[in-house]
Amino acid sequence: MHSDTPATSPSPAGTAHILGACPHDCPDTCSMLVTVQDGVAIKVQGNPDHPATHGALCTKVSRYTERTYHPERLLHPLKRVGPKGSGQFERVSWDQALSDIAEKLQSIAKRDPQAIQPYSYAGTMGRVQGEGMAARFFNRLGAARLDRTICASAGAEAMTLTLGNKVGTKVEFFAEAKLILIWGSNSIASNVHFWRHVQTAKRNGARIICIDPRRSETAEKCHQHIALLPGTDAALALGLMHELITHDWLDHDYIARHTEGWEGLRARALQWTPERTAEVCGITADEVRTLAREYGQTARTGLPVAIRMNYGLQRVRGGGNAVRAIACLPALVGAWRHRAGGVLLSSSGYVPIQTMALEQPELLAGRTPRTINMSTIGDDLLRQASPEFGPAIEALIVYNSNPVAVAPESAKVVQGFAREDLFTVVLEHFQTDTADYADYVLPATTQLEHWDVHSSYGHTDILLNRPSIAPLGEARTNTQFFRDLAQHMGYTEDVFSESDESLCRTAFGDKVDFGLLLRQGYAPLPVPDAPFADGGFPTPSGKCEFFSARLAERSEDGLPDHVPNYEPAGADPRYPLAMISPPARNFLNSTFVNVRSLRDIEGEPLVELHEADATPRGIADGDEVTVFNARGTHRCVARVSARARPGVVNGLGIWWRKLGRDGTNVNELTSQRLTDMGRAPTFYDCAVEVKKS
Ligand SMILES: Nc1nc2c(c(=O)[nH]1)N[C@H]1C(S)=C(S)[C@@H](COP(=O)(O)OP(=O)(O)OC[C@H]3O[C@@H](n4cnc5c(=O)[nH]c(N)nc54)[C@H](O)[C@@H]3O)O[C@H]1N2
Ligand SMILES: Nc1nc2c(c(=O)[nH]1)N[C@H]1C(S)=C(S)[C@@H](COP(=O)(O)OP(=O)(O)OC[C@H]3O[C@@H](n4cnc5c(=O)[nH]c(N)nc54)[C@H](O)[C@@H]3O)O[C@H]1N2
Ligand SMILES: [Mo]
Repeated sequence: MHSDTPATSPSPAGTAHILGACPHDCPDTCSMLVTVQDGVAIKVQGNPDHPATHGALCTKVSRYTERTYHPERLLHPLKRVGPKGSGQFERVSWDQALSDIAEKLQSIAKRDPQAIQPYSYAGTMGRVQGEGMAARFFNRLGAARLDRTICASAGAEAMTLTLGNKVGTKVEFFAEAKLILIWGSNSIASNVHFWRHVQTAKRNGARIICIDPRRSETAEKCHQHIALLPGTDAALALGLMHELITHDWLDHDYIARHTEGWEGLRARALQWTPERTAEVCGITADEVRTLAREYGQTARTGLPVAIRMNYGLQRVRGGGNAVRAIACLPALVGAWRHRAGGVLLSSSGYVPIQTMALEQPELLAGRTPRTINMSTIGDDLLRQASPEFGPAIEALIVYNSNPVAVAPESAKVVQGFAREDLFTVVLEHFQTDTADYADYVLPATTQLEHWDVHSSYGHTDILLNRPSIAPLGEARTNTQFFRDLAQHMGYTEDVFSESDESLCRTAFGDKVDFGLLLRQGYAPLPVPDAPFADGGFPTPSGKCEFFSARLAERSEDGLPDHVPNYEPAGADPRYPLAMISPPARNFLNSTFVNVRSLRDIEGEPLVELHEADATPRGIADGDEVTVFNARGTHRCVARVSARARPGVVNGLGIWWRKLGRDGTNVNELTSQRLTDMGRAPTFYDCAVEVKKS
């Protein structure tokens, strides 16, 4: 069906330039220009004509050809021949792999298809190689569903409750702001194209303040760095409100017309004196007062104040409340009146994704299979059948994710994946930690080898990715795997024969000009410049909801509050240090860790500690240390560094376990406890102790 797109596969001989899109999980979603010579991709560059990309890619994706032609790329289907996890595989044909997998899934489905579990995330953010054909397959099968919470769902729910959707200030307008708070974001590492706008603002006299427990690459380049304790952001936001109220740096007109729950929020904020705030956040009362004055007075003089929030701060127990508290600030000072004012966490609420057309939920035929939270996969793989849980998980199909490395509490995740009675299929580019536990490892195409369309959660353009080279070896697209498997299962519905080019059109239907995508590789979405200048929030009340009736109906606190971490710094004398594990700059989660040139820049797994924590433990820079808590131990190198604040250690992620000193990574230490909203993991809410090995 619908195979009406022009054929544009690259010519086998000569040099061609193909427009693509970076597939990685990053707010920047760059437009890429791939140079192909005689069928080989020789260079990947940023597209100079795409405004958001501005001709530049990050260091990682500039190495995309090194990753694609990596000597360890998986090129053939593999079947396990040794014990689970031993990494012993033999080459098999696609046909044998597909027949075996279909037979196994059918025998499980006869008992209960909900025992079959898909597991995927954003290894590619592509809408075609992501949840299109895959979702159709699993819907038809009646497999369990996956709650995709591992990254952003606490913040997403919080923004939706407060502003009505995952929407906010357009990223390019930050260049016009006069005060920018970079809150829980290491923009230089994880959102570098936003940083360009910050540089412009700075040149035009803006003041830039970073709020982050770690003195990150970004924090050190800002005018000021406020190094609060992890998980205390809601307290800081409430402390700022206290000062805005007591000094009357408020926009009363905006509050009266466009907000809900002001009296309650006011009463709560007045409990957060600068002294109390400072005590909870581990900073000084002056830092609270000065920040509030700059924010309040800049707005008061009619200048735009903007907050770039990012996902770092919502990976703690109270992550949802923290995002809600921060998202209330712009309405208090009327910052939304300017196109360069307000707050941005994610722009994904603007994306007109056609989920129904892509995923075809009617294939469920009235069934509502159970849902498993990807963030508790460790526990769930170890659960027995029960009336509440349903069947034990008997099969896992993993694509676009590396759960053995990235999911919390690795000891349990590994134990689950190691079950001899679990049937696991992994679609991958490389033999990852997860692929080591597979029964079948199947070679997937990379972004250079397939079609896709992409939206962004940073800017507001849609991008098209054309294939620039033929698939390497016997690699197949994720979509082709699910089409082929559907055929082996005897599924005959038309939706299983839709081509990838056609799926690219289906993803956004008539909401995006596909002709424009074909011509220039990107198409801007129609997004208002100052979305809430005159209110009009997409909440039930149409207002910015300080008080959320939806939360109150769930018997939760309707107002944002400081919810202390499960494992606050200093609370447990056995594990007195708080560990956060934000991404290393040269990796993309666990992707690129096996790319030599990038790994060489990062060196090896390490924890950063402040001198004040290292000295009493007899730890010197470069020593091997053991980081531990009740969940596990992880051996790595200590870096005694001012990047860490006292009481907090930073274990940069996400290394492949098998490349660590003792075959572990930081997730050996993290817990499976979930956030207050969005059922998300609490990676940065993790108490540890560190000792010299
Ligand atoms: N280079 C690179 N870029 C990436 C990624 C990558 O792995 N590498 N990952 C991508 C993905 S999947 C995502 S979700 C985003 C993540 O990028 P961000 O949304 O920016 O989130 P993190 O990198 O998790 O954390 C950002 C900063 O928050 C800080 N932080 C940790 N805990 C707290 C806290 O309690 N409060 C505050 N205020 N700050 C805190 C961390 O120290 C870190 O510097 O980046 C994407 N971009
Ligand atoms: N301790 C700690 N843990 C974390 C985080 C943290 O900050 N600290 N961050 C969390 C966050 S924000 C996220 S988003 C998750 C990320 O976790 P994941 O979504 O699992 O991301 P990656 O680790 O990058 O693994 C993606 C895998 O998909 C594969 N892949 C890429 N493209 C394709 C394709 O087209 N087809 C197929 N079949 N495979 C493909 C890549 O080779 C890679 O192995 O990790 C989380 N885990
Ligand atoms: Mo993420």
